[in-house]
Amino acid sequence: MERTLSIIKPDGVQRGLTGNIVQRFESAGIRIVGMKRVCLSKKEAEAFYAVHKERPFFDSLTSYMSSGPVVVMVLEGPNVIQRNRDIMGATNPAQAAPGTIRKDYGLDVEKNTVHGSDAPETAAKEIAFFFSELELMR
Ligand code: IDP
Ligand code: MG
Repeated sequence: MERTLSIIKPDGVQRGLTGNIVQRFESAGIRIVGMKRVCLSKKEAEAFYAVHKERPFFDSLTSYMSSGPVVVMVLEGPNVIQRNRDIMGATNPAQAAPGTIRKDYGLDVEKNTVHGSDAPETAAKEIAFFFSELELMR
């Protein structure tokens, strides 16, 4: 059993795609064990994406991620880190496979509708960024 962090980015929340995206996870048998809507400050977005701070798109990305509400979720299931990445599709929607969230809804390489952790270590860090142990107890 594995956990990962999913974020519906501002472009997804603003266009009313939350229900559709949640349904894709649930239809795939993935359990949502934590979920909330939050507004990130620019500083919080910079902390979350600190790994990308040297990249040319860092300022634009963190401004975008703090431009409106996001929905953060903890997904749980076998191999869910990779399964979520498969459901999301490639970073650039233009290169994403048919039927993926980013292919269906992504606007461009930055406003690509969803985030998903990429490895067990980053998943643990990203989950702890948004959720306390208590919130995820069942
Ligand atoms: P990922 O979200 O598929 O894991 P990363 O390479 O980790 O992709 O990049 C994090 C986020 O930064 C992307 O989801 C996207 O929003 C943004 N991003 C990545 N590459 C670019 C780019 O070349 N231009 C603008 N934004 C980018
Ligand atoms: Mg990434």
